[in-house]
Amino acid sequence: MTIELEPSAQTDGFHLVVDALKLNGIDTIYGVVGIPITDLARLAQAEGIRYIGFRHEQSAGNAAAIAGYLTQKPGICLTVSAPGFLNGMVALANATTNCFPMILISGSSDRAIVDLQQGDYEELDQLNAARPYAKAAFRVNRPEDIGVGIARAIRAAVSGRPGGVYLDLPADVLRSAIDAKTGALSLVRAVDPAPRQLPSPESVGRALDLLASAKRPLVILGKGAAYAQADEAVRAFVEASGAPFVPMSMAKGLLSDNHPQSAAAARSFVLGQADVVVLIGARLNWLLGHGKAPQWSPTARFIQLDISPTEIDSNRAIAAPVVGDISSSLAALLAGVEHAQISPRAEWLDAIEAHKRHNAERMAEHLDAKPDPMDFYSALRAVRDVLADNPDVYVVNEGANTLDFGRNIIDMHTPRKRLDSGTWGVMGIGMGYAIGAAVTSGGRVVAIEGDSAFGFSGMEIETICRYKLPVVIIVFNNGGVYRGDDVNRGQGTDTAPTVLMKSAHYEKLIEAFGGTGHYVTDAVGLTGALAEALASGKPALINCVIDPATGTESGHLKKLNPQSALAHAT
Ligand code: ADP
Ligand code: TZD
Repeated sequence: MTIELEPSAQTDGFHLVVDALKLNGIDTIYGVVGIPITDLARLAQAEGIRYIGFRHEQSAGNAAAIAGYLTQKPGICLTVSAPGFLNGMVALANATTNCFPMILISGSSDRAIVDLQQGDYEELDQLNAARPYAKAAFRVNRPEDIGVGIARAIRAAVSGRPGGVYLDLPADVLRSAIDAKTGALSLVRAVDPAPRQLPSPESVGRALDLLASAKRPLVILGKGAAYAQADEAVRAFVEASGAPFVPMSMAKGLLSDNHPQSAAAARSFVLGQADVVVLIGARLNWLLGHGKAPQWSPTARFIQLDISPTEIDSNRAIAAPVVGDISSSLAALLAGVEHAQISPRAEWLDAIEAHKRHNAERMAEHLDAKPDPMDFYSALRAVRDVLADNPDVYVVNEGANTLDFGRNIIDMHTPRKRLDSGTWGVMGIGMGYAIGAAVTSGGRVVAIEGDSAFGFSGMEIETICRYKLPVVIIVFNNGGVYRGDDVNRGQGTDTAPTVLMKSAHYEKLIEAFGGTGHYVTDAVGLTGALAEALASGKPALINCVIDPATGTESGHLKKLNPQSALAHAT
């Protein structure tokens, strides 16, 4: 006699991935589908995870990365194998560079064939390709390891210094069936994936002593401070210290740009003169002149608050490192700040005020001019004034001049509202960041884009229209990379390397997808179009015509781009 066993319920890799993501509170996936992950996206959607489908993986990855930055939960980007994976890699590397938590999940081909290089469909050794650009990289080779793989990826993305994590899911693992009970038991919920990291009391005491000795203190706020969501502690510390502060680009708004202690308008002066500098979630990389002369005084002493111990002394000696998460470190400093008797000298504060006044007057002259056609100042002034009435709006910004002038002219008043090219100065984040911000917040976004910058992710306006996102794109159309008036130095009729089409009607692109296009040539037109587009809450694109002759080569990065012999010769 044979005994008929009840067949036990089965699950498979697809279900286990979705179950593991849900168990860990992941509610959104950004991606592009195809073999072997189409059913993963379908199933995720069926199971209540929002799936946002893009036109290119780089934008999906950028959306995931910025979602991670805004929410402290890793943003998930899903791609197919080889080319889809590689398209997502730029975004993963950019996330790692900027310290944003993100997980790139890619399907991959048959290991046996890939490893012998026998030519599988979309064959690539993805795990090894990803490793140098990711904070961590994992492959899951058995369906019962999916739970552990996803938990490890989440923990690696958000703990300590956040970054990009790669998770490789071979097609046969996704397809494999296993016993459902075994599968359920294999899932892992990451408990406290980004634990607090308390600074040592000695480091806090050392920092307070140094700060108390300062005559010309300065606080630099970086996007690590913005990421930490320690907004009240940042305010309390800056105000208790009485020190002037300068925000890095994406830390603008952590304290309002109108805050009386903001020294942004006297940036070069305070960097050069400060004797004690408190870095809060900001690296001494190229954006801060590596902490060296001529931007900084060689005798300045630094206090650095960072979660990553190896960041300390990366560019110059740090007298008082405070290694810990920013919330905990600021709480510890605040507890001692009253007794520390920090008192910036009156002459320091007066000198800063004088520089601010002088620079503000110079800036006002530019902003008040009404050139025809518009230049960057007059166009951005119009944008600034409309945004001042709409402080809830996220500002995405990329380009060279459009970025540099945008950062200086557009004031921010609330934290984590300015999203830009960041640590790499990368082009192509525009539409991805705009979509990620709109999806995670449900709020409105204005993307201020150079015409070259816009081209890197422009096709995602279809995505914006398909999901009916309240995103307004302003293309600063000066007909080129940096500017639009360069000439071919050779014989042919080709345009110069920096030149783009001056007569381009970018606004018609969005009309193809049901969005609203605007074409503006003066500040009044720009003001009206932006106000109308924001009020509508619907996708819109404003083609903003700027004088082709106003941009500067490389924007404000002249030092990194010495003019070539060719340029001097002509
Ligand atoms: P910015 O470009 O604004 O100057 P960076 O990206 O260079 O900022 O620096 C951000 C720093 O913040 C990184 O060194 C990172 O390790 C640190 N960081 C990120 N999150 C935290 C956190 N929660 N607590 C402490 N430091 C953090
Ligand atoms: N490719 C990538 C991925 N990132 C880059 N930063 C560049 C190329 C080089 N680059 C810049 O650094 S800015 C820029 C490029 C191509 C575009 C500048 O032109 P724009 O802005 O039209 O976007 P402005 O306002 O005209 O300067």
